[in-house]
Amino acid sequence: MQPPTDASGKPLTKNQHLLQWVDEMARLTKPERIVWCDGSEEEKHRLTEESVAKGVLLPLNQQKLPNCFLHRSNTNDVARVEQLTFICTPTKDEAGPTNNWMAPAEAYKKLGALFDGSMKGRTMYVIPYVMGPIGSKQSKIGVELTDSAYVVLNMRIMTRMGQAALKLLGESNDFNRGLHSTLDINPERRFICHFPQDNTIWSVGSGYGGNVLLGKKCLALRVGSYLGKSEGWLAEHMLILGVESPEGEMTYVAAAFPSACGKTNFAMMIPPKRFKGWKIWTVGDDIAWMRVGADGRLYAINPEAGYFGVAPGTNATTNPNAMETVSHDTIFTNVALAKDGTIWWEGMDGETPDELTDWTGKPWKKGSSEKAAHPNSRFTSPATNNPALSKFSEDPEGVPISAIIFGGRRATTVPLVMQAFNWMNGVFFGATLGSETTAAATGKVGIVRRDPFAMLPFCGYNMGSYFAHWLSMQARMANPPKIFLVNWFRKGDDGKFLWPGFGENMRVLKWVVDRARLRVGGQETPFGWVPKAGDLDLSGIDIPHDKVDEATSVNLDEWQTELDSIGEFFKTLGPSLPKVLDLHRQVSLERLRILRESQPRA
Ligand code: GTP
Ligand code: SPV
Ligand code: MN
Repeated sequence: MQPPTDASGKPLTKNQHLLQWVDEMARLTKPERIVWCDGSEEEKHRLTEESVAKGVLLPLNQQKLPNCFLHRSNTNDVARVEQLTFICTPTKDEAGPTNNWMAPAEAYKKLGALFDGSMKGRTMYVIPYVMGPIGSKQSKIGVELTDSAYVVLNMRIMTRMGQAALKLLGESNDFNRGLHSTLDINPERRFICHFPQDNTIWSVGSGYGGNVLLGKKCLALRVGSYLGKSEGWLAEHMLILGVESPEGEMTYVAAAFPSACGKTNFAMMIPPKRFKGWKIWTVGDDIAWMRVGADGRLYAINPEAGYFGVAPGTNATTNPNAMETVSHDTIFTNVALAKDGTIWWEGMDGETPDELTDWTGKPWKKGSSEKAAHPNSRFTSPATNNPALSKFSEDPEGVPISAIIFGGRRATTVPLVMQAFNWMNGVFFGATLGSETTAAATGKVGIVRRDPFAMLPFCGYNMGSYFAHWLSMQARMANPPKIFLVNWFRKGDDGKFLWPGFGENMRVLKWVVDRARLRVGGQETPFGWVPKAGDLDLSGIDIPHDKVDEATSVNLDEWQTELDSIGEFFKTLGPSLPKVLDLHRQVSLERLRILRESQPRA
């Protein structure tokens, strides 16, 4: 094909691999025209105007929300669809028991038939993009072909997109090939297929978030985890934050919580008054790529450049930095629209407006049993909007991680915080992570399921081999991070959260940092270290201490049930489960039995 040119007629790229592939995909999808995205401001304005004209974007009140727009997705297309997401490795065993699998030839054929002519009368946008800071050895290049201008505008915020990516790619053939077409947004014709061996992603039939912003879950996690295994690094569903003490000491922490379980909130946290002089800096809110550095420490970069964050529950108390972040240059998806052209969602500050337009575009009245904003409604904002953005967020070397935290939504059993005895025990925490399901994926909400490493929907290969990869990382690190388990979501008999969460999570983070730096006490339980009375700083907290005691307690009956349930989960993983993890479970059970039998009877 003719090399595309910029405004002055200079070729944008002469990369034959890229040109040939775009040509091949265009012959398949048959678009009316092809537009190469350069990432310029002019391009952003043009695409925004076109999207507004087509009703794909609704301009919001430009005085109150400058450069902000609202997008309403199809009501059948509001979240990731795990049952339609496939890992297409040569053998089923490589995808493993936790993934849907399709043979590559079958997937190319099936989706190829759907892509055939799918862009007729439409524009094919070519989006070259970089995941990771430009100039970092850890960064990866992708090119997404899409017929959705909404995808282009989102990718522009979420990645380093356009000419910079083409320049970095040069003549190389080492780039992820992503093909996306919205088709007719029909769940019957919706598939998200990953071909890790081919560094290729094909997505059809959706226009929503993680299904279609191919740099995010598809490349940075599913294909990324596969690359991480073969190249000796980790691609994780983790936020990255820096904790700065009043003395200026900086400690970096990475944390994996399942979808809609608090990563964005934790990464942007503002410490409570008691923690005067402490600061939290955001490096990333969803994805971490981690490699061992020359000094034997684990270094993390955030492959993304923006946030695709959950809107409901975000307000000036829970997450003031997010409210500031979304106040300009933001695309909102599926939130409610207020009379004055501003936005609203459940859990926003102030009085609930009497009347709104709901996320589907219908009139909504206060007191309605329907939600005004979709529970998985989201904002797409550039990271540079975040007042707490770390000045090291673009550091090509990444930041050195001292602690890794795993956490989920658990109404019972899991205490507020617990430290693993060692690396293997930490991998056990990750491997057995449980959480109640949320609106981030379609399906029933609130059911406890195992979501190992918060990667159940995102691991691009066999889960047992992924655990083995995590175990093997220890040998590469002279200075491995300490590993912790947290739970902000434990409930009392009244069904209410025991722990206030959000900014107050700083108290837990402080213990984590001090444990990682070997300077605070703890109490041994059969399952890990927990804070002893007095170890958690509770000064100035406005909830009764007995609630905190309940939140931090380890109940042996609950743990018996937990370890049994973990045993059931391990059975589903089959022979690829590393033996040491089930042995550790058995040791924990045995320690539990000894403790119970030696407890003085009441
Ligand atoms: P993904 O983007 O889906 O990966 O989610 P995430 O892990 O970044 O979740 P996020 O921070 O957006 O939080 C999801 C929901 O959990 C929001 O409605 C928050 O208000 C709520 N939440 C976050 N942190 C806490 C907490 O400490 N306590 C309680 N009770 N709720 C929280
Ligand atoms: C998640 O579901 O974990 C997300 C949102 O971060 S999405 O990009 O839609 O997957
Ligand atoms: Mn996520």
